[in-house]
Amino acid sequence: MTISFPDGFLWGTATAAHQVEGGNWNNDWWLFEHTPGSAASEPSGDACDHFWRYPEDIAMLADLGFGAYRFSLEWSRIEPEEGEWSISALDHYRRMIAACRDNGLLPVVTFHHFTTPRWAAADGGWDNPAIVDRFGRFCEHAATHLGAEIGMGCTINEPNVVSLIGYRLGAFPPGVNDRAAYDRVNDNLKAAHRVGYDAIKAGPGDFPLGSCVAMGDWWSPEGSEAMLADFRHMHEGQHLDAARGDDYIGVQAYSRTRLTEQGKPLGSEEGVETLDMGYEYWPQALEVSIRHAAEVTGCPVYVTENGIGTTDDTQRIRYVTDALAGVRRCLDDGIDVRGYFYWSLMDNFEWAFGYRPQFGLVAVDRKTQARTIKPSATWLGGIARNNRLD
Ligand code: GCO
Repeated sequence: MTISFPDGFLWGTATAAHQVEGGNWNNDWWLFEHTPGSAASEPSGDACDHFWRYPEDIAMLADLGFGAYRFSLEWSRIEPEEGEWSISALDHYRRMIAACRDNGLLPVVTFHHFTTPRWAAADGGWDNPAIVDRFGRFCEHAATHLGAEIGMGCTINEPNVVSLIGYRLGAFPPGVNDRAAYDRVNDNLKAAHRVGYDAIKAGPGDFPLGSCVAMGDWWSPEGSEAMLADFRHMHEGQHLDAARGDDYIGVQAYSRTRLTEQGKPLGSEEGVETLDMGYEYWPQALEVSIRHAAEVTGCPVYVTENGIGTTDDTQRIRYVTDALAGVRRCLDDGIDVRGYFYWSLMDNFEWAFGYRPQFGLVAVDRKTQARTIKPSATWLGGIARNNRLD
């Protein structure tokens, strides 16, 4: 089976500051990790020491054959207290962007990837409407300092996960389970995306900008289609609607959500493998998500995250092969898919799951921080280099 991709198709991998940098003690996640009884299974600690090791990591990514690197800014480093700006932190991210450019990689910068500074979290976090202007001001400062060299931007990573897991399931900060708060937080996140989008667009540089929405496949028993559509709109659709008119929509898909007729979560289908993350092995999720995102938003699509947490690297290759076949089917139907970012460059801190799930193309020794390139990294890097899957 040979699958070719359009000229200029962007191939990259993704990380997030808190999951790889290390030492991000001034944000809500570090506090959550050290709060007795929280859902966090272990502290992030030094993570992958990427704050210091990014030059070698970025060079390694380029050597593998990729053309882009998606990483995030840590807001709590840049604005450690409200209204106090760290030029040193902004210059660190400017050096990361330069390292991408020096290695022939497009720097793809996410402005918010799940973590929020402690000072903002302590003042209502995403459930205080003041967060909208706080985030807009942060975007303005960061874009002013970095925008000229950014290759592509994402305002907020998975706003629907920030709201769902943080304010409905209670497994992310602030560990709340309150439907009214969940709805308010979604409204604040949608407003923040708009304000952040405009602030970044007003700054230097001219690069594609969008938001990256967590999506997937959905299933519920025959006859409950209306309930399922409501759920899908609440989780995905409202944020896709908020992205209409953006330069692109970032699709992030991993698996499937199964619900009972009453909308209660169902486990894996009989005979479908359950992964370390507790969800199904379901590579079909990507094609379903691309089609839905393109239909709802009308925007060009980048797959800004797709991957699998597994210790079986051959399973990783199978999963990505099947996911990319779905991307090809979308392209064959005329859907404007412009790139694919594998999550993640390296095994890292998987939020409440800690370091157990291994999403990386590159392994990281938790004691020595030594990087070990997995066969899947060489395989996917070859696809990136050739723009073709043989
Ligand atoms: C997300 C986040 C990533 C996760 C990845 C694997 O999509 O939840 O962007 O930080 O690590 O998705 O779960």
